Amino acid sequence: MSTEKVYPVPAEVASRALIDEAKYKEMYKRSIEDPEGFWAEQANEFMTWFKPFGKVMDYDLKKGHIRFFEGGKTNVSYNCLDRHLETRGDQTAIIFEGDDPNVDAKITYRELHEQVSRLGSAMRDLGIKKGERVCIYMPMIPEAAVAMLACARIGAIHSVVFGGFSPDALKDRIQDSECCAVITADFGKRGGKSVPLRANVDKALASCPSVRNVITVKHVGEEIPWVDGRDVWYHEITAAASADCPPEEMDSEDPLFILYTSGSTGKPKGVLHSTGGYNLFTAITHKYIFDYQEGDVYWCTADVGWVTGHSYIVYGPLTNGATTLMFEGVPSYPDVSRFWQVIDKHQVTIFYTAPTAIRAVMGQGNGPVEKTSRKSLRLLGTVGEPINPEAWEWYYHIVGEERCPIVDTWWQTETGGILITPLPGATALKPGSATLPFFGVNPKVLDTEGKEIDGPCEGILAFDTPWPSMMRTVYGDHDRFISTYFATYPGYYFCGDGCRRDEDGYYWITGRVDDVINVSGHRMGTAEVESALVLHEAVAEAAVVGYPHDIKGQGIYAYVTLMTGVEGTDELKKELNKLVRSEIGPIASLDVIQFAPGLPKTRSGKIMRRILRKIAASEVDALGDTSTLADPSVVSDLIDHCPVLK
Ligand code: 6R9
Repeated sequence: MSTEKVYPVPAEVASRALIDEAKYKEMYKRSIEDPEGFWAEQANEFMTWFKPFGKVMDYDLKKGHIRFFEGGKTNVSYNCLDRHLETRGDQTAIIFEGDDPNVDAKITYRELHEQVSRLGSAMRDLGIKKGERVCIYMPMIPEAAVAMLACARIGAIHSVVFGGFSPDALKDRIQDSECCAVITADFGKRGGKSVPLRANVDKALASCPSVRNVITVKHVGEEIPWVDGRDVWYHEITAAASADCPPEEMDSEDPLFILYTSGSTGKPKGVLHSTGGYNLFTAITHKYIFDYQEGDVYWCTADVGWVTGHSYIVYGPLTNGATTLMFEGVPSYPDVSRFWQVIDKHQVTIFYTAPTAIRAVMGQGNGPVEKTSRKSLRLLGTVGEPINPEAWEWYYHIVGEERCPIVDTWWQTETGGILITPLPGATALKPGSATLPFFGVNPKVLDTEGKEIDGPCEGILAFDTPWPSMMRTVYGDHDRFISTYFATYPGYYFCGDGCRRDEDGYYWITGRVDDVINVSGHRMGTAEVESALVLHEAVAEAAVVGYPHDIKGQGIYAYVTLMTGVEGTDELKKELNKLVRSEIGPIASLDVIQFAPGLPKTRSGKIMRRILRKIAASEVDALGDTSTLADPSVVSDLIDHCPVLK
């Protein structure tokens, strides 16, 4: 993975960037030595407070207790909208680029403020109160951002569920946080195909008694069924509601949103983020990491259903008064030049995407890129999974024409914002390394016993101090928050990733050390996929692992033991795949299914996933110690029948 290649900061980039190397070092030192002073200053620079905060930070990681800016009153939607009206009311806030290349729109800060206020008023008219939960299940259209901001405005806690999730997955999430309303659209559009969002909502709501109202955006315009008393049209209620919607005064620690994410065990966790710290950290990271300056056109290709969409399409950019682009489509529609065509069309200067998208378009050769100009670009970014140096180099040389630094940003749903990353004007780049910590972030590397290791080393990435946008709890289950993140290495936040620190102090993320797999940048617990598989009556047992996949980063490999007497046919494979897709969603499509008469187990009955991972990765010469296996012959049978073994 590693390469010793170093790309120094070009002099012209350093001179025009907001932060150069000397400034990074000075600010970083201050942020670690005097975090309270540092964060207090930044909180007053980046946000408007209705009432000043008292204590800057207060924490006890062993108890999962994290507080920033307590007593301070603010409102995230006010920071994203109202305070910009005087200076940039007519500036474009959101550029919308539709799935259909002929559809686009520009929304100014004044228009966005009005739309958010109208929806906020309409939600108040429906009786939605501060602290209630509202589920947002939307395509990538501006109304998704409007819905998030309207919730923030009235103090309702939003829970955005990715539009690619199935009705079942949606139901689980609505039930877990007892949402009182759902905001959705009739249909979404992706790659020319319609996605039946509203029909999915109707299926989910068959068992969600907490939901009083469904607000539907008419996006595609085809017929949908109607439930009287429950359903309202977005365009009707916003037209009827007041454009004056005073923002709720929120305490810094009042919750802003819940976002579900997969862990290594059990059902997805509702990661809870609060107001002040999250707002500050997304704004400061957006500004300095993407070197955002007046006139920039910024495009993050994530979906608002993921944390990247929350922090770096909506909250960070809008707090900074930026112009942020929302793209409804996919990189391959109508053809594989789409990303670069959109960049030329809207003169995008900063482009932030995922390694999986880079690898997919890279696989089509240089032609589709080179036929576009991309002259407007000055900075590139990546997120979601480790980027292999080959894809990094292609992104740098072909897409960015060696002119644009790449920020490889490491972070998680739980961290709320970027923690390890280069700053374009300050950090020499090494392809494949997320490089150095952001201000106020102090990474530690632990050995398996939990002891800190100094200097160049490899181990587990952990943190013993909080940053403002750290998650505050698992919604409704604080014990799970502690047991998942703080019990493994007491006193540390355990993020689940391994890393290497090199002689320059650069961090290289080596991937998950738990049973979480990362498919095209989407996190999935192997346990979730296994639970879906065993729902099938023909399945006795299933074990799921990730394996290296050229485009997705990791693919899903399922070992399935069938009930006695059942035959493993291709038909059954199709059924199993369909089942998993309907339980979780199309992102959980199985790449390989191997029917296995037995799984490798220890004498105490634990499945040895290490061995399954090695077989799936075609590393059968490196199985390691198999002496604890109850029945070693199982392994040779698996190897003999492995469909992908090279
Ligand atoms: C923002 C986001 C988090 C997991 C994380 C890690 C992987 C994200 C990465 C990266 C290497 C990067 N990850 N960015 N690995 N280099 N630049 O993706 O959040 O969906 O919660 O995933 O993704 O394994 O632990 P989330």
